[in-house]
Amino acid sequence: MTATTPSYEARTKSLKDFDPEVFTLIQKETERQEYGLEMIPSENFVSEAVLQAMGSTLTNKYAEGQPGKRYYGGCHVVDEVENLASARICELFGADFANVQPHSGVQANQAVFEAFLKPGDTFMGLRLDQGGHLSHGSPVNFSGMHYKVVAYGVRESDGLIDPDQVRSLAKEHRPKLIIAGASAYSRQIDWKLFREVADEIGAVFMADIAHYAGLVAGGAYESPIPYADLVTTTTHKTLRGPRSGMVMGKEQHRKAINKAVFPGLQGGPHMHTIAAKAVMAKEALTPDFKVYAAAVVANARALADALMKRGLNIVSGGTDSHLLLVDLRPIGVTGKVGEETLDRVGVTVNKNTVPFDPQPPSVCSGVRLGTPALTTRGMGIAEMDQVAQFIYDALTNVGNEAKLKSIESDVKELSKKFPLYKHRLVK
Ligand code: DSN
Repeated sequence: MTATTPSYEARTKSLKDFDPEVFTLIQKETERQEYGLEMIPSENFVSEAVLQAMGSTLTNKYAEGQPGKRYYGGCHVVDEVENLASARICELFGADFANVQPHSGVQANQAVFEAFLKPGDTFMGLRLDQGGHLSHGSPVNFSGMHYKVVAYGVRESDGLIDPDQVRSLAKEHRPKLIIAGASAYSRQIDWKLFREVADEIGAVFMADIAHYAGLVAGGAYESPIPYADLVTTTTHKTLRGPRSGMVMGKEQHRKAINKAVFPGLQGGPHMHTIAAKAVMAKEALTPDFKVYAAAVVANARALADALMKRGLNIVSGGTDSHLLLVDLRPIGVTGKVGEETLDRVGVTVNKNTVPFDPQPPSVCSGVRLGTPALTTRGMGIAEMDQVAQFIYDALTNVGNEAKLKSIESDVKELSKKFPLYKHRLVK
């Protein structure tokens, strides 16, 4: 008899035995994470429990629709999973509803556009080159291609969002939707201001808290929930969950958002990721997570101070969150060279434009640093001073191979003191 399907033994082989090539690459990446300093503010390290939920049999299930109203049979278990995730998220943020199906932050944002705007309608968002996000109106993104964008910015004098400009642009252009939120803005966003301006012109107000969500959940950054009609977020940044997105909001918008996500934008939700979001919310509801969120901000402030003490310039003079934007012009290094040099010593960052940057985006004048991942490892204020020294030494020794090699070894030594996924590395 010819076998028409892999045997049970073949199907249940471990990844290591079945596909050593992919297994080895995963090991290499785990090692990179274990022995380097991850300082991209939008990255974090999930727990073993979140990893297990993501790697579960729930990936096999189709569940288009909403819990209790699916287009597939056999959904009684995943209905419970999705209800649990939504309920925990609502408890965590104090939201009326949470749609946990968006596959990413951009799709969460897209759901709000689909629900409230028609192509060609006007909306407002923060300029990408002054801290905004691609999906808040970049001309190469759906948001900038299909809608009319009115972009507000920060003041050159202090790097803060200019409330007068927000109000005057809103009154002049009367956007249907106003977005507040950012990917490289370190200060507290004045959610109340945006609510007031939206009310003055009858606009919908959406807060995108992708960067700040974990801090909001842990009480370390003011929540927009009382002010915004809709709150969108990713779940993998400060919130420390799986790579995904979600939309929260006021009860009256529940139906429109649910319809926009499915069938408007997506087919089957990723139930394994939704299970991981439920686990993430359970973690974020613990008292430990409050301690974590406060420590992320304290570490970011300490890092900013330590870098300023060494002569580096921080946009806006500090931070209220998990991130800081370092302007490298005082030391004559571009963002591109800064990113490459830090990469060379095992410190992972990304180049970033600073407000009113004279350099093109492919070069930039700054780097964006963040503390969520280092804080997850258990690093604190003392380590931030050490990390600031590594960064300063590397950036002032560009091209000095001997010095960079010695910093690389110090970075590895520090990382080893704060084990991450060591148990996952096969010796
Ligand atoms: N790309 C993300 C970031 O790094 O901030 C935003 O989605």
